[in-house]
Amino acid sequence: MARLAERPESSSPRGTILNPNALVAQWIEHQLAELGVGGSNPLERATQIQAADPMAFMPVRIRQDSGEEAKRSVKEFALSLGFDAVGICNPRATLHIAEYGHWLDHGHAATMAYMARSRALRASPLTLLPSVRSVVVLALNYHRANDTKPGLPRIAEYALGRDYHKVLRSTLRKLARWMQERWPEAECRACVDSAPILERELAHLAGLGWFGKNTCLIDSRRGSKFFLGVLLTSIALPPDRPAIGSCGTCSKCIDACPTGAIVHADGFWQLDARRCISYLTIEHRGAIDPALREGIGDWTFGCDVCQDVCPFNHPRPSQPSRATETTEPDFSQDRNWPALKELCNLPYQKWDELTCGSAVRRAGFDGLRRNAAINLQNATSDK
Ligand code: B12
Ligand code: SF4
Ligand code: SF4
Repeated sequence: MARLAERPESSSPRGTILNPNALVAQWIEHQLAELGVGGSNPLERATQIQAADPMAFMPVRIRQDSGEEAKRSVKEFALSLGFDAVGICNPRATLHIAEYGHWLDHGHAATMAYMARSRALRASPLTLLPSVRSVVVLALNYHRANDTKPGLPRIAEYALGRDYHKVLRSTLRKLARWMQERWPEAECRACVDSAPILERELAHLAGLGWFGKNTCLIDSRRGSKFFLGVLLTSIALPPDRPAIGSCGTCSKCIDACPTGAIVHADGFWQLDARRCISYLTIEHRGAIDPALREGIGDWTFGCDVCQDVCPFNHPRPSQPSRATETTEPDFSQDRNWPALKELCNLPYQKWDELTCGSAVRRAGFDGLRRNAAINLQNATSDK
């Protein structure tokens, strides 16, 4: 869908004002041409625009006079909470819902049935908070060194520290509380991972990064090893511009993926979760297809290969903020993971203690032991 352009405005000595008749009519005609929507009834056509862009009929004066100052203070406070980047976008209808549908229809969601069940909800953030006027998207760096010693489990970087859901949610709540103190009428909803929204699309619109071929959101200055958090709010804040960037002719992640999970279908790069080590070791329940076990190698939980090979995750003199380590104390914690041999036969009580407060818990008791057994088998067959 085409992006909605700004509405025509006129100026007066008291600030920017909107002529509610001629200019709106002219603007509607312009938008209809852009969107290609039909129908002769003006109200019906305006409703279609409103559905495409809930900000469409917000008075220009509200957006311009108080918006920039409010946006500056929200961003400043979010950064003071420790977030590495913050951007704002409009809660418009999901632009890539068709691509999302293709991904589901090709079976690329594997057994993640919740991804299909929430298809309709993912069509717009309005389904989660009907009063939403702005989407504040936040990024938090999780990169840290990950030298796994032989015989020990190999955990993806994002899961080495404290469970990111807990860390991001509590920080987003602080931001929501601060907004509600400032604007008592503000309604807010914090989303981290599990809410039915396409976080990467919102983050792209809010200027935080662009889609790499490995499907990760990449910030040209920072790389891709950051979490996303989303705060939906009823406060109207002026949106940022979408991020611009591209992989160019690079194909390192596609070549390096041990199981060939990055595929090109329907004109865009998609991740076929059925083959992805991250999915297999975290989300998949039950036995793993023997044909895929070798590719899992020594990954016990998650996989970082397609990010580790990405040039955007490596430092360059001209990009000093790339691949800097996280400063979030909760992500720098270490756990004493037992050796793979012990992990294979871990008693439930031990698993419960070991994974408490860790994202690794997501694999489940059987899943973690299954993964360790595959790692051991791969280590033995390597010799
Ligand atoms: C399901 C899920 C998974 C699944 C499927 C991953 C996938 N690529 O779809 C599995 C379990 C495999 C997984 C793995 C990982 N995940 Co995950 N995952 C999610 C979750 C819950 C939903 C993602 C989703 O909707 N997938 C469906 C696909 C179709 O959506 P999409 O990838 O966003 O694709 C869009 C684009 O391709 C776009 N599009 C298509 N063509 C074009 C063209 C252009 C020009 C543009 C602009 C857009 C565009 O349209 C699609 C639909 O919007 C999100 C949280 C959330 N609620 O969004 C986290 C999330 C994506 N995961 C995250 C992370 C950290 C990981 C791992 C790195 C963990 C690990 N180390 O093991 C890996 C990375 C694997 C990878 N290469 O993506 C982060 C990603 C942060 C980032 N910088 O990108 C998220 C955002 C969680 C978070 N809150 O931080 N994940
Ligand atoms: S996370 Fe691993 S298995 Fe999944 S696409 Fe990336 S490299 Fe391939
Ligand atoms: S490795 Fe290359 S192709 Fe893959 S995401 Fe990074 S830049 Fe893009």
